[in-house]
Amino acid sequence: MGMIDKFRLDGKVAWITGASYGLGLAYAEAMAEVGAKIVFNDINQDLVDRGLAEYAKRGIEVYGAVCDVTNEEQVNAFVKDVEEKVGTIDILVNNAGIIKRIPMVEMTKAQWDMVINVDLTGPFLCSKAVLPSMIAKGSGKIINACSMMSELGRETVSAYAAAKGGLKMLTKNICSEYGQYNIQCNAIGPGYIATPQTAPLRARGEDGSMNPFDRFIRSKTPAQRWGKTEDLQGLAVFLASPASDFINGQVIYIDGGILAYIGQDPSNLDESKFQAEEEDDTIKVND
Ligand code: NAP
Ligand code: GCO
Repeated sequence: MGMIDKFRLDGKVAWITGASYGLGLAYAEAMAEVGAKIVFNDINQDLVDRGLAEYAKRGIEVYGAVCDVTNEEQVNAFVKDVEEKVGTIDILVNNAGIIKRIPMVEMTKAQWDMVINVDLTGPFLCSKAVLPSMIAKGSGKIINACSMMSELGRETVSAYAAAKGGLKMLTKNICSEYGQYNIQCNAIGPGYIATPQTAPLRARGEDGSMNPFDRFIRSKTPAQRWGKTEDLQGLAVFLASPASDFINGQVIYIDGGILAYIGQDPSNLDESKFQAEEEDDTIKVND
């Protein structure tokens, strides 16, 4: 196989969860460009319809349907449908995720459970549903959506950090248990990426002033900018492709250097350098 061919996904079926917009859509777009057949789900019909329209606009053929990743029956039914209508799943990206930014002492158990269910139990259920056919086939790729919060804590994100830390270990465990079947399970650990999920952290004040968290993140990031969805596409393709067949159980961080850097005094940043970044914040955010 030629070097470029090792990065191609021709004929592979890639299921990206929660991929109507945001990072999931970017992963799907990149994988489609190198030949994968894309399958996605989302939590409700409105989002699925929005996703179908986005893919159609980009000329990408997809299968999309409603499926709640926390509901085992729905997950199994979705996988069965995909197997009948598209084919067995070769690549799973556990992308669907939510965050609740609430101080831990104020967080209800229901809010905690919701985050753990979507961000940790969801990847368990979806992986469990696709692993039997991957084992039978003797190959498969699972890519989990980890986070800076797989390594670091921060005020208000206790459930999210617990879930993303747990997902790092689920990644290593799937690798440990199923690597013998030529199945690779790795994770992408994005830094702070401009998507609707992080929109509240970047929103300017009514007087147009920079959000203090935006200033903080830029001062912690050697690149001094938020990531863009396209910054993550190359790694997603790599981890889904034969080029990464001997990489297993790793979390690879794409963070503009955050985890390598102690950061600088935010007041030293030259704000005039930063232009308002255009992004699609029209979809509701998880707050
Ligand atoms: P996003 O914009 O919120 O998209 C996630 C998608 O998952 C949304 O369509 C969401 O629907 C859907 N979803 C929520 N609960 C679901 C469920 N139970 N079943 C199926 N789908 C469900 O998130 P993103 O910013 O693109 O991030 C994607 C993933 O990367 C997440 O796991 C996130 O934690 C992780 N991540 C993001 C960043 C970042 O900076 N953006 C950084 C590190 C890691 P709703 O819109 O209804 O919630
Ligand atoms: C937050 C952010 C983060 C990011 C991301 C970082 O409130 O600190 O939302 O959790 O979304 O996961 O990698």
